[in-house]
Amino acid sequence: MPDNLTIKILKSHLAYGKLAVGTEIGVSIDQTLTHDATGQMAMLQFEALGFPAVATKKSLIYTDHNILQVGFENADDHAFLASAAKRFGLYYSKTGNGICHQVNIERFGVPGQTLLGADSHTTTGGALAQLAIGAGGLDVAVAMGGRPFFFPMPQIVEINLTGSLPRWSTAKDVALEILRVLTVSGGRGKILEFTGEALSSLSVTDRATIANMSIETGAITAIFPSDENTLDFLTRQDRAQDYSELSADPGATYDERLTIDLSAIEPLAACPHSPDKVEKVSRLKSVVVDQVAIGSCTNSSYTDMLTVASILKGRKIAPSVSLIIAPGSRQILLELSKTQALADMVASGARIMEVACGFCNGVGQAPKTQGVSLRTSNRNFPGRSGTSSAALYLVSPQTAAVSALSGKLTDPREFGDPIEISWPERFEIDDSLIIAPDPPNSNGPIIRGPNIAPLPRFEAIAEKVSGEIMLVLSDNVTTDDIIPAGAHILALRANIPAISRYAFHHIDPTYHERQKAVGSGFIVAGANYGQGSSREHAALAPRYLGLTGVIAKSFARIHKANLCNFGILPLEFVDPGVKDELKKGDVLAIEGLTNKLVAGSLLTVLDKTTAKTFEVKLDVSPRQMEMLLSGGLLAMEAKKKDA
Ligand code: MIC
Ligand code: SF4
Repeated sequence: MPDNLTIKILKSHLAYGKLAVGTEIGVSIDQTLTHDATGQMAMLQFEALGFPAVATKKSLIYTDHNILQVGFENADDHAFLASAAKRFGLYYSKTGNGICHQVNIERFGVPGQTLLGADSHTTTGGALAQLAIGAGGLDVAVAMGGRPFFFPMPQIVEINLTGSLPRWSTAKDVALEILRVLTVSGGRGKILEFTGEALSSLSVTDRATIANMSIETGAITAIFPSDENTLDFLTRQDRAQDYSELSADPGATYDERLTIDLSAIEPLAACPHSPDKVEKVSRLKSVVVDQVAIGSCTNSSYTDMLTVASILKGRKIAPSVSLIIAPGSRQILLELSKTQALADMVASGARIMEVACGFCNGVGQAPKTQGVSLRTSNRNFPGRSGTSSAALYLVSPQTAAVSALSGKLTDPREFGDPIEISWPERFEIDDSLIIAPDPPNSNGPIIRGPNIAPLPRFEAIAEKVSGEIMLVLSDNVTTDDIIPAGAHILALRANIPAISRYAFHHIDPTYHERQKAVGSGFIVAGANYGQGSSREHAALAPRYLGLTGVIAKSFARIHKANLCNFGILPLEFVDPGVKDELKKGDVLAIEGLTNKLVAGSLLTVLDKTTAKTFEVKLDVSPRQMEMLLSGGLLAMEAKKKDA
C-alpha cells in the first residue's frame, strides 16, 4: 500500500503501539533540542531519572530565550546548562549563536529523522522533512535517555498547495491563510503534510515559516517532502551528505485533504489577540503603528533579512516608529555584515538586536501602553509582548518593513516591484559557538548557582479529592496566560517556588496566594485549554501550589501531556453546558479515585455548594493513568526503580 511521508517516518521509528488514529503510539527519537527556558527543568529531570548520558543521535541545548542578564539568574542558568551538556553528552549552543529553530535547520536537521524539542515551534524542523514535534521538558528528558516519545496517533491531513504566490505575498501569508481556515484549534490531533505543484516554488526557509506556525492551529506538527530545494539548502550549508529524497508514495492516502491556492493569497495580518484573527492587510490600512519588530523563529531567515534591508535601503523609518530587527542566527548576521545590508538597516533608523528570541516573548522591547506593534513572530496573545494593553499584529517581513517606513499598516503591493533575493553559494559556516560534550564518563561537575532550585516532589493522588474552584476561564486559555512570558518571569524557569508566584498573574494576581493557602483545588475552563507553548511550568507551578485538577471542554495536546506528567487530573466535561453552571468558590469533590481510575473512565463530580453532580471524562492512556496515580512521571519512575 502506498504510504504518505508521515506514515513512512512513523513506521521506521515505531517503538510502541499500532498506527491506529487516536491510540497511543511511541516513536524513537533521533535528535532532541531544548533551550534556556525549558532546558533547566529538562536537565534537572534527566538527572533525576538517573540516565548516565544521552542516548540519541544528537541532543542540543540552545541559549536564545533568557539572554538579557539583568541579574545573575540568566548567567546561572547558562552555567548550569553548559555544565550539564558537557557532562551528559549534549551539544551546547552559546548565546549569540541564534534562535534554536533557525540554527537547527541550518546546522543539524536531517530529512527523515525524528526531532523532539522542548519548545512548541520545534515543528519548524518539518521544513527539512523531519518529524519534528514539541513537548514538555520532562518528555524530552525521557527521550534523551533513549526512551520512546508517546503521543496519540494523529490524523494526517494533506495540504495540497497549488498555483504560485502573487507578487508581495509570502510564506508568512500562507501560514496565516492556513490559520484563517483551521483557526487555533482546527489542527488538534493532526499532522499537516504538504504536497502539490506549488512546493517547488517554496524554499526551505519559506517552508520553515509555514511549518513553524502550524503549531498555532493546534496541530502536532507539519511536514514537507525532502526534494531538490532541500538539497539546495543543505548543499549551501555544506551538508549535502545529510540529504536524502523523501516524499509520499504516488497514490498515498490521507485522513483529510485541504487545497490552498497560493495564487489567491494576499498580504495578511493576524489581528489582536489571536493568530487566527486573520484579515487582509489592505483592509487594515488605517492602523497607526508605534513599533515594528522583525525577527523570531518564524521570520528571521537570510531571505527575510535581505528583503527587509532592500526595502529600507536609502529610506528612513517614520519618525513615530521604533523599528527592531533581530536576525535569526549568527550565520545570518555574518552574511548581513558581509554585504551593505546591515548598513542599510542601520542607516534607515532600525535598532539591531541580538540574534535571539528577544521581543517575541517579551524579553525586551515591550511596547508603550496601548501601543500598536507589528511583528513578524507567531503569537500575539495578550500580554506576550510585556505590555498587557498593547495590540500586536502578526505580518510578513515585507509588510512590516514597508509599514515601518510609512508609520501605518501598509500593503506591500503599494511599494513597487517585489524584491528577489538569491542565496550565497555557501552560507557562512562557523560552528565555533557550538560546544561539543566531554567524552563519555568524564563526570565533569554540574554548576548550580542559587537560581537553580531543587525539583519539587509530588504526592500520589488520594482516594478522595476535593477543593474549591479557583478560577473559571473561557476558551483558548494560553500557557502565556498560565505562566506569563517576559524577561522578569522567564529568569525564574529553574526555580519553581519562585516562578509559581506568577501563575495566572495577568488573569487573577490573587490566584497564587489563594491556591497556596488552600492546598488543593480545581480550574474550570473552556475548549483548547493550554494552547501555545510547551512550557511545563504551566503545569508544574500550579501543581506546586496545590492544584488538583483542571476541568475543561478540551485540552491542547502538549499541555495535557504536561498535566499528566506532573500529576494534575485533566478532566473533560461530558456535557460542556455544565461549565456555565459552575462558579468560582464552589467546592467540588470526587471520590473513589484510586480504584475507579481506569483509562477513559467517567467520574462523578459533586458540587458541594449546589449539591448537584455532573460527569467528567478522564481521556488519557494507561501509561498516563499510571503516572497520575503515582503523582507524576518522576514519581512513577522512582516507584519502578524501587520495585
Ligand atoms: C514560546 O514561543 O512561547 C516559547 C517561549 O518559545 C515557548 C517555550 C517556553 O515557554 O518554554 C514554546 O513555544 O514552547
Ligand atoms: Fe523564541 Fe519566539 Fe520562536 Fe518561541 S516563538 S522559540 S520565543 S523566537
